[in-house]
Amino acid sequence: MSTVLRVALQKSGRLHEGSVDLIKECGIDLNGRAKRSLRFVAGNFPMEILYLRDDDIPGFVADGTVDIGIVGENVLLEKGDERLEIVKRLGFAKCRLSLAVPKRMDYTSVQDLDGLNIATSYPTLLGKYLAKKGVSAQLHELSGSVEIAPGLDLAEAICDLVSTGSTLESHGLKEVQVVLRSEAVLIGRTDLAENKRAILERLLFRMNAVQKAKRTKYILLNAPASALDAISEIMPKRKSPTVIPLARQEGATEDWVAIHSVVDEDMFWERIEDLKAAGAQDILVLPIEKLIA
Ligand code: PRT
Ligand code: ZN
Repeated sequence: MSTVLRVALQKSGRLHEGSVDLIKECGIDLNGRAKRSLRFVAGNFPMEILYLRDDDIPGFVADGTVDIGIVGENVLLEKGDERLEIVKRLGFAKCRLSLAVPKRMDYTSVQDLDGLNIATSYPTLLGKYLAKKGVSAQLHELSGSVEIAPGLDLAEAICDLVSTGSTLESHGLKEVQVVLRSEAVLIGRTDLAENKRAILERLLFRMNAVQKAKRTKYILLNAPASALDAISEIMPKRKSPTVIPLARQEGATEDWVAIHSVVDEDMFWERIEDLKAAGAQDILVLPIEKLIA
């Protein structure tokens, strides 16, 4: 078989969908194999996909069984293997690893945890954090359902992943300290072979185009030609906008133009009122699939 890039994705769970969607958005054909096979080759890109438990992915990348993988940064750092590096931050599956205590407990600082029992699935990350803060606590490692530990008197506090906070809430706990902010990351080995790196570069080029496109929108609007300068000033532009003269309508007293531009979405929402006040009408905001600068 000619060279392929072996990629490990989570088989099922919170990272699966985001990982598979990203690969598909890069135009890579998974042959409709999302989940049905555990190992298969992509249709139109030199890539082999393996579906694994997320906990196994850093080890498989580190020992060279696969070339790259997508995991939560929390898992990468907990495993802490120096042969691994973050190739790209992916911006999905965002969460935080946080300390939480029963709501009734008075908590003012992390020093309040000194001498307590803390249940966690992340003993390495938590141990390092507490050592830095000069706090000594007994860590009890649980591989899941950490939130129930205080209710069973197994621990006085916990350290677990939080996204909305509703799981903590429903167990009578409050989040008191963020230990780590995490998101999905693409990981690889620092010494990836040259021919594999070339494929990885092609993949990263596509991922960057997809990510850039998500942050930008294509805007079309109509305005009187006399308002063009004012609108161009306000428009959060990446480059000069495209201006197209419109056919003059019967009875119209002035010329109109259509203005097209690629803009950062956040800035656009901040400026929409100013655009309207300057004379912009019929504003269309369209998604961009890929953006190659
Ligand atoms: O089967 P496999 O071992 O592959 O999966 P897993 O069960 O170990 O992991 P999974 O799918 O639950 O999570 C994979 C990754 O998603 C994690 O390593 C994080 O990087 C990321 N992630 C993002 C989360 C969450 N958000 C999250 N909320 N992982 C877990 N949770 C759990 C948390 O442990 C707690 O039980 O969700 C609950 C809290 O959620 P909220 O919304 O109530 O705060
Ligand atoms: Zn796991």
